Amino acid sequence: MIPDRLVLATANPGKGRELRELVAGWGPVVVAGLDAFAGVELPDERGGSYAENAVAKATAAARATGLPALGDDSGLEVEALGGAPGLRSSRYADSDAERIAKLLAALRDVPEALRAARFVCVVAAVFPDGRVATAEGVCHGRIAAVPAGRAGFGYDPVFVPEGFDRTLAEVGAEAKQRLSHRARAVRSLGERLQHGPAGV
Ligand code: ITT
Repeated sequence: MIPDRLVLATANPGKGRELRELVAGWGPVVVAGLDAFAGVELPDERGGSYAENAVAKATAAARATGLPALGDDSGLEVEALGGAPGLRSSRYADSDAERIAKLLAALRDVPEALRAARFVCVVAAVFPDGRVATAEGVCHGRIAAVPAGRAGFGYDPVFVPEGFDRTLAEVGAEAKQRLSHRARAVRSLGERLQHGPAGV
């Protein structure tokens, strides 16, 4: 069942914007941000998987607000770095600019053909009565040599999606909302909620 109201369990404004638009693809859902509620704390402690983290964020928001909540945990996995920064993508450095600089420095001597990477996103819908549904989306691509573009957020200026020769920050919001890891995860969760087993 698609809920008619939903709170987004994220403190990341870039994610929040994207999730809000993507959830609109489910139909007429009234979407609130965490800022509409006083004192909701997302869990600081991090679990061992994207799914665990997404469920923990959504559970905290659902408990605090009494509304169904949508959590998102995502990360960038770079093949040449053995999958790093992965689950630690937001803690890799202190700001988007520093995270990008650190990533490019780590890949300084890695040629284009070996710069494969993927974005992974798990979204979790948690209902106040405890029901949980999750879905994952992946976006394959590679890490650019230098940052380019101003759209999006996070690592978008250095991520070139497969089939493109420009970064996610250059292709712009409309294209990103068609092909991103988050778009795939939210579409899949929508289908799961709509057609899933009775109760979800
Ligand atoms: P919340 O926990 O409040 O949702 P967060 O930014 O801490 O926000 P994560 O722990 O899921 O979220 O960290 C994911 C990081 O991965 C995020 O901070 C970005 O740096 C990066 N990331 C995820 N999705 C991205 C995208 O679509 N474009 C660029 N970078 C992305």
